[in-house]
Amino acid sequence: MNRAVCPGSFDPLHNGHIEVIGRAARLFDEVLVAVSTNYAKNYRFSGEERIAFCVDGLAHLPNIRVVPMGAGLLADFCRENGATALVKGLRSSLDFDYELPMATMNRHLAAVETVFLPTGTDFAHVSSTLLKEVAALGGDIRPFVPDAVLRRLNPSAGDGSA
Ligand code: COD
Repeated sequence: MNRAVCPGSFDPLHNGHIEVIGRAARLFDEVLVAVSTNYAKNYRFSGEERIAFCVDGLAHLPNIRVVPMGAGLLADFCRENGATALVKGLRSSLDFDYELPMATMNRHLAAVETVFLPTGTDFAHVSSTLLKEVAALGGDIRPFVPDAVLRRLNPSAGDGSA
């Protein structure tokens, strides 16, 4: 079985994540969506909430498993879970410059390959950080997040009828 890992903070999950994970699910037999629960980081949502967003938002993909990832190395997580590949979405050359050294390091640490998927143009400008800021200032984020996330970031628009 070819098993890949899509790691992330998912703080919160957005449609750019969902699109890339869906494409990974077509390339691999099984995809583990590894939700970082590194408590040293200052997340907006708890690990349980971020996992729940992923379980709910990815329920349409049958070969996906959402799993918590602790504070250790991603390379160790891949080895312990029998995954031979990481899948990352690339929004721009900035993402590439940031990701390339990590890809090389992860190959060194655990012989795990990183597969880069270019982001769909609809989501190239989307990040969890930007969506939290736009929502906090009253902007419309409905095109970019699943309903469960919208209800938490922008409760007044959460019934989908606004
Ligand atoms: N479109 C497509 N894909 C996207 C988009 C978008 N708009 N936004 C994000 N993505 C993809 C990217 O591939 C990204 O990697 C992934 O979704 C998750 O994004 P985030 O922002 O939720 O997650 P990050 O960047 O905070 O996740 C960081 C990791 C958990 C992957 C990282 O901290 C890590 O590897 N931690 C383990 C510690 C470790 O091993 N360190 C040594 C590395 S060599």
